[in-house]
Amino acid sequence: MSKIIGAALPNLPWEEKPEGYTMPVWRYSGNPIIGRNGNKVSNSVFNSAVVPFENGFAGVFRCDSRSISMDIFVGRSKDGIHWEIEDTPIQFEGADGEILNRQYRYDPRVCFLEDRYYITWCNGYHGPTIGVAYTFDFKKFAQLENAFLPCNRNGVLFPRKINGMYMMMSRPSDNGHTPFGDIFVSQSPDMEFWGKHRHMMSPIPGDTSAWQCTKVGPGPVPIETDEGWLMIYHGVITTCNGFVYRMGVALLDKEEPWKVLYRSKDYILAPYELYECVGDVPNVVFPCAALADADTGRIAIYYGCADTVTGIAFTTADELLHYLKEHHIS
Ligand code: BMA
Repeated sequence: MSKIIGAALPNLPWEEKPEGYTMPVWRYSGNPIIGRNGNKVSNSVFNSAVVPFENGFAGVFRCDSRSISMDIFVGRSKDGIHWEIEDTPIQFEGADGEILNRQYRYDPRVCFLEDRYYITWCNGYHGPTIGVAYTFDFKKFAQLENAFLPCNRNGVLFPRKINGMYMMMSRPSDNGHTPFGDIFVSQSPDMEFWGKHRHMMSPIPGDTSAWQCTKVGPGPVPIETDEGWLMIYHGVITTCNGFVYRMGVALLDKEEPWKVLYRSKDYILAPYELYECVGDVPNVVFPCAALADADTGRIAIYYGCADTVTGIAFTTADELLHYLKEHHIS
């Protein structure tokens, strides 16, 4: 059995795999767990991130308003399934008003690292870039410098320093809906200056693995295992009706995580269910967080469904690694 390296999480939301189910990732039977009206102002709640916190869970949620502006909000939950999301967006504090000035914020990730929770998100600053902040208590949030120049999206931290450096994945983009995109890993000694950019993976052109032929982007904070980092990502194809977003998985080298050991040829989750296929943006499953229990190997993935509501799906480190080794790109 492969081993997750990290903390035990006995209260992780969980359901067993349905009998006869053949895919490595299965949905929570109560999906979606958060509807459009997750707080008083929301048009939609999706692409959001959760972590274990105190005796339960906390998270940062993307709630688009009914004027369709994008911002991020704190949520709290006892069981990881029922969430209370605040009605006013996070107010950041920080040294530089230029950086604090809000244009838009979306697609947050939350990463517990050393002694605090770091938030990264797509932050409008003359185009989308990666905003970075930290909190200890989900009440006060200190915003740091944006990590990169625009245009960039999907900034995802690794949960510990590797070889003495903080590491972050990101996906350079354009100012619009970006019909291209590769994942890179950047390194920082201090969470402010990012460099040593290394290419990790590109879309796969042609017919080999067409669900990921247009662009790819990192999803949840990677999960450390004894075999390497498990990295769940989204892959996109361009169809006659627009983009379709599916989920894939890769195993990354422990010490040089831009080196991909295995990458899924077949997707692990795709929009099949009505709430994933019908909504403000049809045919999107978009993972932004994963809870993992080191004792059992269980994983709960939180994902946005059709840019409208939020769902959970379950898997285990063994399921993902087994599937990867059977269905990888050679
Ligand atoms: C991306 C982002 C995501 C969204 C996805 C599908 O560019 O805007 O937030 O889920 O498109 O619409």
